[in-house]
Amino acid sequence: MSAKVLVVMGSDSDWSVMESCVDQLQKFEIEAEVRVCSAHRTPEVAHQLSTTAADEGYSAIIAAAGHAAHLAGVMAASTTLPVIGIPIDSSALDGLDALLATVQMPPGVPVATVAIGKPGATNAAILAAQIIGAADAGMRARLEDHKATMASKVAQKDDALRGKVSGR
Ligand code: RP5
Repeated sequence: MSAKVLVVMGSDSDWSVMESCVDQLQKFEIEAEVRVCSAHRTPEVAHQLSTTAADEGYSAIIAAAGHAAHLAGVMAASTTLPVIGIPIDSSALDGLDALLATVQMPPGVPVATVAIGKPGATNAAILAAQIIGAADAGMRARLEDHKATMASKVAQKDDALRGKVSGR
């Protein structure tokens, strides 16, 4: 059975950022269940999803929200699964408010907070793969491929730029 991750976001308006997270999960062959639920607008749904996630077989929870972003922390309060929080840049403060609300958890309830917006959405998926990969050699192999691909793209860019600069 392939690993699966629960992906929650505070609003469907977060999807334009979160699509890259789900794409990245799929590249690692991780099944993603995607739900809209809000710490403030639908707290009972958030609580129900987090309390049942472990028994449902999820390996991790990814939670994305903007503004006063309490979703990741609320999910972390009611589960022993690792929770990865993505601050969404949907507010007048461009996600700085969401970053602080997500990262500044009190001792005892960690949220692994990634960068604001799309870079964080991609990294949340990679981090979930790395968590799963600790006990899954196939996942580690896919992560090795991912790193090798990144390195080869940088090498190509290095070659191209050096060629351009030396031809000036
Ligand atoms: C947050 O408020 C959501 O995560 C979203 O980033 C933001 C705006 O939500 P909508 O008003 O677009 O539904 O809770």
